[in-house]
Amino acid sequence: MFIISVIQIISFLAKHIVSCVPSFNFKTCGSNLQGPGGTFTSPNFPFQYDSNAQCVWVITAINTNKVSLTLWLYFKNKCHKIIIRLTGSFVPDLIVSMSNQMWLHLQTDESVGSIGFKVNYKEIEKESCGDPGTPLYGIREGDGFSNRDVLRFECQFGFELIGEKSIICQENNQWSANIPICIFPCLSNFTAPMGTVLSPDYPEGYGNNLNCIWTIISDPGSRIHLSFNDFDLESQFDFLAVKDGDSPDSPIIGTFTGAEVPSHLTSNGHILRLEFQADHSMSGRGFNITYNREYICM
Ligand SMILES: [Ca+2]
Repeated sequence: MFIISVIQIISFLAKHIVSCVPSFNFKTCGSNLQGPGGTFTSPNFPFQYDSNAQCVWVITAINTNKVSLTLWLYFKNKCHKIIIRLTGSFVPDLIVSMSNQMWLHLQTDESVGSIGFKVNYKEIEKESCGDPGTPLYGIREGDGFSNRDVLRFECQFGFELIGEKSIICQENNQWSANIPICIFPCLSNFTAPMGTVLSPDYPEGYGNNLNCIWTIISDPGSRIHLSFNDFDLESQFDFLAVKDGDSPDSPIIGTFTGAEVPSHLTSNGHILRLEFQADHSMSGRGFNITYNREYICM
């Protein structure tokens, strides 16, 4: 029997995958699983997985001649001690096997682990790429997931599409690209002599898919002083960049992420540009920044 399997990796997984050099003296774990669907996790999930572990899960479809897997992974360490063998040159939303079996291989090294992953899987139609979902704040046109089917995407009003507007189910049962994301651009100019810049919904958490640009404009001949009263962003994935000028190409004074409150800073010119980007998952409290102008004594 010819059976297809799929792994869906929710999009925030991709950014966390890092391969690390394995070591020896491995413990073994993993199991054999069967369709039509199910769930499994890395050892100890949602707590830290073991160091020096080698796990292999083998999933075999039974009822139909198709299988899909939905994979949810959670990693927070800088180096995740994970090697997952995936087909293709990019980490896709969905992975479809070409046979009735799929293998997942977890290899960890001797250092402290992360919380690991949770996997859902299910059987799907043969010669299908599986349902890749619809972007948050997006609209999908098309509902066929078979070879050569095309899905087209748009974003809801006010949102900006990042990625491919259409994807096709290829002969190898993989979509040609990940689904796009829809981001909400927030833009404003500050011209008052002093004021406060808050991240969206501060301090309740700024949410996902943001690309905010605030420009602070002072009098020519003056400079702008920033004081960070509070700062809490998802480390490494959400950023605030402060630029000395009003253009995207202006020199960067600083780029900030994580929960460490930056020290105060002052522009060289009379315009400051603050660019805030939040990715598609996880949020922090945000930031509270006050600004005022300083006149240069000649
Ligand atoms: Ca985020």
